[in-house]
Formats: sequence, structure tokens, C-alpha cells
Amino acid sequence: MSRGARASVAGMLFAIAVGLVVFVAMAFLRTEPPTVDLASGHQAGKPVDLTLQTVGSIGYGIHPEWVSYLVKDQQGKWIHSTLWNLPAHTTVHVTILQYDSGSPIRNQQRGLVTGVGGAMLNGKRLTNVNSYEGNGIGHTFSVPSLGINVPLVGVAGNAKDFCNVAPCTMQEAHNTVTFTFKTPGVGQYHWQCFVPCGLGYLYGNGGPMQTIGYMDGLLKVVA
Ligand SMILES: [Cu+2]
Repeated sequence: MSRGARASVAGMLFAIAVGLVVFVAMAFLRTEPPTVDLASGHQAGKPVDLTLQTVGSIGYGIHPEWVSYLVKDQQGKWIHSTLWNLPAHTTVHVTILQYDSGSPIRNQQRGLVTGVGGAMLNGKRLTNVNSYEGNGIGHTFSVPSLGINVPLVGVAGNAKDFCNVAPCTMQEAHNTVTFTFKTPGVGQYHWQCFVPCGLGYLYGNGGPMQTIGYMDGLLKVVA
């Protein structure tokens, strides 16, 4: 092969390599979790169930050490996603199984239950959590545009049945938080956790706190 031919083959291989790197990087950036459909088959006037869990580390995928939410689909399977289709103007029965440890939080307002009905923690009425007591607060479920805030009490970090790989099971240490809220009209409503739980990131607010699929997502309210 002549020197010129070799150079052009090398140039082509280099271009292909660059193309592949760009393609993989774009695919990574585009990655969005699947939207879990909790709206189809809904009968008007009937409530829907939204069952979630919060874990201290997801235990798999590209960020196995990140804190995360998971959601149960209509078949009862746990899905790693924070994007949910919900029917409009419908009562949602929420159950959150909270498996993470907690800590004091910076903004004590986030210890107050707001914007929901009938909040219970392990079967007892829940109105607010003092994050300086007990195991503190692990995460919140908050929908700013709907005025919803629910603090999720932490479990003991040294519990012998502490869950490290999702989905966690009912046999592992957890707190059960239940409440209801009513979906508004059609639209997309951002929700998130307000505990700076992104350990290892600036002020705890990076990483999983900024990434759809972990500590924030969308209520996709559909007709
Ligand atoms: Cu969180």
C-alpha cells in the first residue's frame, strides 16, 4: 500500500472512531427512562394506585451507587423510572416504601406534609417530621406546582436488613408512607426530592438530584 493510501485508510478509521464516540455519547445523553403508564384502562371516577420505592443505591446500571426512586407498573413489576402517565382529575392513592437512611435537612419547611390527604407513616397519621429526631429524613416527594410535599422518614443506616440493590423487598428495612392527591388537568408537572441526597456532589444537589430517572421526574397527566 502506498503511503498516501495508508494515510487515507488511517484517516477513514479515525473518522469512524470519532463517529462512534459521538454516537455513543449522544445515545447516553438522550437516554430517558421509559414512561410508566398508569392511565390506560382507567375508568372515570375510580382512583388509581401509584406505588413507589426510594433506595439508597440503585445497585445496577450506569450509576449503581446513586440514590433513586422506582415505580411499580400496572403488572406489579418494579421499573427504574420517574416518568409516569396518570389520568387527569383523578384521585391517586400513593404508597411509598422508603428504604434509605436519612439525615437532618437544611430547609425545615420540607419536613411538613402539604398538598395531600390522609398522610400516614407506618399506619400512623403523619403531619410533619422533625428531621433532627430519629433517623431523619431520607427523601421527599414534592410537586412544587401542586403544593405537594411529603417527607420520607429514614431507616437506620446500620439496620442488618438494609437494602443496597433495588428493587428492595418487603423483608428489608423500610418505612411505609401513604397519602392521596388529586391530579389536575392535562399537562406535565415536574416533581422532585428536595433533600440534598446526591452524596459526593456539590452541596448534595448534583448527580441523581439533577437526573430524570433518579430523584426527579414528571407527572404526565393525560386525558
Ligand atoms: Cu432524594
